[in-house]
Amino acid sequence: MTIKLYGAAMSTCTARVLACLHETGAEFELVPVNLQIGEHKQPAFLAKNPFGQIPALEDDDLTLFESRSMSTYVADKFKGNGCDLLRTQNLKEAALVKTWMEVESQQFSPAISPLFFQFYIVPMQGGSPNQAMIDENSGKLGKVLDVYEKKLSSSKYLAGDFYSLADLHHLSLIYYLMKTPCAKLINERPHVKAWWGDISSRPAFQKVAQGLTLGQK
Ligand code: GS8
Repeated sequence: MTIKLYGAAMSTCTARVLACLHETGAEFELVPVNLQIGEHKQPAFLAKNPFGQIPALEDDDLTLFESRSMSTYVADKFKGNGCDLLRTQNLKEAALVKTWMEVESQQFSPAISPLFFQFYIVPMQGGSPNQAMIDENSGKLGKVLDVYEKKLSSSKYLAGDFYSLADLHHLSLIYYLMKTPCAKLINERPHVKAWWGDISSRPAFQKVAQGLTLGQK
């Protein structure tokens, strides 16, 4: 049975799972959920994700919410396709992938998400970005990226010299950040900039990037 991903191509969390589905070559169908009309708060979607947020994933009788758990499931299920994004064959590499997946979720995401909110969601709601919030969270993100800069000066990717799910999890939020003045946070750190250039040019993500159209007039 084909995997069904319920979400929207322009959403950062949906894109996280899409990038993994494309990277592993999994067969899937993207089932659009219309946020404008509140489809994600209706009983049919709440049955898939009780928190009323996209995305949700169905594979046969399994239903998942939380994008990172979906991408982990997909990466594990399709690791035989010639791309083991979790490094399951090597205990220590697998532990490092998990560590940097945690870093993305616990350090990077809390710093970059408020910037995404100010630059993309606030204007959609008719408001203007709050510069104090932007400054505060740029400072937080800069500190996280200083750690990345040091790490990426000694290995090509976050968990080692191999592309992994830890790198992939960063793609959609950095993609949107690069269209804002805060792109300088990436561009002024040479190793982070080179890493971004590398991971964002992967064919699997190029397909996903076409759908990341938030903020386009
Ligand atoms: C967050 C989901 C989320 O924020 C995950 O899946 O990783 N931790 C969860 N979804 C947003 C769209 S961002 O792609 C969403 O559904 N927002 C609408 C709402 O909250 O009403």
